[in-house]
Amino acid sequence: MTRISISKLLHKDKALFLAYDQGMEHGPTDFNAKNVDPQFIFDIALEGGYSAFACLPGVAEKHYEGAYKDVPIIVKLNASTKLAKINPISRQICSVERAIKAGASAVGFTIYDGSPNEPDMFHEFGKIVEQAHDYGLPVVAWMYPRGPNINELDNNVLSYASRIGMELGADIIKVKFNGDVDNLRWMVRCAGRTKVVISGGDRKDPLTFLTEAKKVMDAGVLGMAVGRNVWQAEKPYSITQALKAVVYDGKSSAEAVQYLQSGR
Ligand code: FBP
Repeated sequence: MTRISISKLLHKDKALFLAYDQGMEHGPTDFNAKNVDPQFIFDIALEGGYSAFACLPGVAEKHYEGAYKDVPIIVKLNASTKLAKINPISRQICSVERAIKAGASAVGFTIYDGSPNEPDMFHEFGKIVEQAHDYGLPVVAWMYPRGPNINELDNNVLSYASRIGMELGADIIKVKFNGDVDNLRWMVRCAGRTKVVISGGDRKDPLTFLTEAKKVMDAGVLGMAVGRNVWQAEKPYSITQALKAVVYDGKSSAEAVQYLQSGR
């Protein structure tokens, strides 16, 4: 069996994904007058030099055109909102074929490991991996433990999620970092040949964010998949330059902060 290549999603063999699915996952409370516009974010992805852009099919179908096509997109195939007060579940809302028509270079899928609805998500994900791989597309899994009895940031829960992603056949897993670098190294081991990227989380002050980025890169992850810390920032292009220095070039956070002094 041919191995699925993820090289199209990388730059300098590292991943720096710009995530823009929060409008669905969190709602427009994450947005302001600028970043509510998908084109503002696509401009950051393109000019900033992100290695890929993650979004839902609606954004891809309406905005992925022209020069933006230079940035590969990961189209998410499932979705959930904060409105439904139910046990965590994210159901498929888009087919692999529709994602391909929208220009996808990869597909994405969120799994809430540990939820009472986990079996449904595993079932859909299995089919998606099969279909996407038949088309040669890599699959990125957001592995987010969640549910009434789940401690989302517990070391064992996080490493279990990492392993589940690998066992289910994801090519890249996106996980949260709880601050424990040794556990992150273990999560990378648990993922085997499946690559690990770290999500950004709530907006933090830029130095804290860059310091965390350096820590996770040094723990052996493939890269980062970030959203709010970039497009909610006062200077999204400057924080992007700083982040690229850390992720692509291995610079320290102290070296990278210089990019925050100027720019936009
Ligand atoms: P951020 O960098 O803005 O945290 O984005 C990462 C991400 O995984 C998004 O892709 C997703 O919408 C969001 O976080 C989900 O966050 P949660 O479900 O934990 O609120």
